[in-house]
Amino acid sequence: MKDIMNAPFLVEMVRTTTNMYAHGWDERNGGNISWMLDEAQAAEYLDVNAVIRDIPTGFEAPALDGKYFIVTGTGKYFKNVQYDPACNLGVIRITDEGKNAQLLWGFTDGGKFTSEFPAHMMSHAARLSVDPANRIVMHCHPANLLAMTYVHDLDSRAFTRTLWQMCTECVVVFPEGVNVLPWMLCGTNEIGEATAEQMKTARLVVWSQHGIYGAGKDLDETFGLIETAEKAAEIYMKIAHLPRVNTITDEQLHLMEGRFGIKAREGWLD
Ligand code: 2HA
Ligand code: ZN
Repeated sequence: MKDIMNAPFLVEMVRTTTNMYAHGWDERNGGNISWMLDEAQAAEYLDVNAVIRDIPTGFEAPALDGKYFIVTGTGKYFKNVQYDPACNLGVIRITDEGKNAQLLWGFTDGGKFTSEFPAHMMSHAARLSVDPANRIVMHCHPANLLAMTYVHDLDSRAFTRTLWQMCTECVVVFPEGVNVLPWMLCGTNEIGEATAEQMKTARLVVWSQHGIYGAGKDLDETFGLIETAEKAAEIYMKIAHLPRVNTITDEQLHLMEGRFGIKAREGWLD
């Protein structure tokens, strides 16, 4: 058995949580990440038959039965993951139609997965149904995206169009746009179901006055999506109170589609 401290999935989780904290996206216990692992990938570093304890999930997700995840812990600080990965992270296997999680490694202080576990697991199932390569769900609280939800129309098309207009390459990075949810109570199955529904049409889902969810095939892609949307929101918050003299037009965004071989969400450009 190889040392799990050298497992690429563990090393990358430590680096990413540390980096997200450094970006100011994960104050205190804010934010959470889940990464679906292959059984073979997990089995190189831990005994997949040695279940430490069972943790009920409180929801059903039959599509995820038998799937493995490394996930951040509830109440844990991204700031601290690098100093004690085994306490702040856990590896689990989903069983019983999603109703149970078997702890295989981590959460050494008796802890459990993030309070946003329903939103994560339901989002994984939703993304996998449209993109079998999806592995990551990531949630955090970037300041400018959050700020934007206080002053901008929350209609997903209008919100996306503004982001696309803020940096030339946004439309290339997230051509499907971002979907925006109104304020909802976090940590519940309801916000999980609503997020998962929005995840069927976009890899980015904004939680108004709270934060953002991203999904992707790896940590780099998912981090990059959030980073790009947050940069665009930052530009918006710098200019929203000033007269707009110039902008990126829909015609120019169509030129970007041709140049980069992407297609903006149907009907979201004029
Ligand atoms: O607890 O960000 O939404 C971490 C969170 C909850
Ligand atoms: Zn949050």
